[in-house]
Amino acid sequence: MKPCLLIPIFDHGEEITGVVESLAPAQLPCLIVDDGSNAATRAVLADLAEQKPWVEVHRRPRNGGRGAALKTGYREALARGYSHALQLDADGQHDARDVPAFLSAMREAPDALVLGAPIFDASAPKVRLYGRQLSRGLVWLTTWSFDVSDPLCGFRGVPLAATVAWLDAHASGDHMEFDPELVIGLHRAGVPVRNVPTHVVYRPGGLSHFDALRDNARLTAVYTRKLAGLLPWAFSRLVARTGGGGR
Ligand SMILES: Nc1nc2c(ncn2[C@@H]2O[C@H](COP(=O)(O)OP(=O)(O)OP(=O)(O)O)[C@@H](O)[C@H]2O)c(=O)[nH]1
Ligand SMILES: [Mg+2]
Repeated sequence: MKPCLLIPIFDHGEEITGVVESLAPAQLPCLIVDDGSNAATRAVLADLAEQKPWVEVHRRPRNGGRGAALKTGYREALARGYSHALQLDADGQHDARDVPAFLSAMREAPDALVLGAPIFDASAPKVRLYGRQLSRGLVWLTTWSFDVSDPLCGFRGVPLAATVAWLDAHASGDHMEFDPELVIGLHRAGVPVRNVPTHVVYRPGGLSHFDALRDNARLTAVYTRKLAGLLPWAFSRLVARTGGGGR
């Protein structure tokens, strides 16, 4: 396994330095995908890349959305020869002390998608927790399993070859809906899933790009599409399991 760290960022210039510094003990190269951030964030990123030889910033000229940035990141990481991306958010919500736990899960199951199973404290807004619970239930339904503990957590270990192969073969969303879409897609493609418990915090005054209206609508559209596709998928699995009548 040859992993790198991957951070998609949009305008989280105030938080990113702390996040990058907390990752130093991992001693891994870190690819940051700047998705058309503002000038202040760009300046912080330029400083980081200059001061830390293990940090590289890949800039997208215009903001394309979290999913678009992650897709760029997976392709860029694979092109640089990495086998896995250990991705986390730029806003300081994820706990870098759990990096070793993710890496050991990734090493134990190099084929697997390793998902953060978030443990929230009192800082988490109730409305986000309810939305999350709904997402979990819908993903259990669409994958017809309890394999996925949480489809939305941005702290995850991604097997790059399988992921880029899936991206090449399937259309997917460019915004927040991409995270569960990839999870469902890889699960259906037979990629095993592992879940690693990790503490996630909501910092007071933290900047969130989650747009309750637009992102929830996009998530609903993904789940509706995937649920509609469940029957043919379940049928094809059944046929595959029973040998499909072929020789
Ligand atoms: N590249 C890119 N990254 C984004 C975009 N929107 C959000 N991000 C990044 O994705 C991560 C999560 O974004 P947040 O805005 O915190 O969204 P969230 O974590 O789903 O929402 P909260 O639960 O409210 O924090 C951060 O690293 C952001 O910088 C975007 O349009 N482009
Ligand atoms: Mg966040």
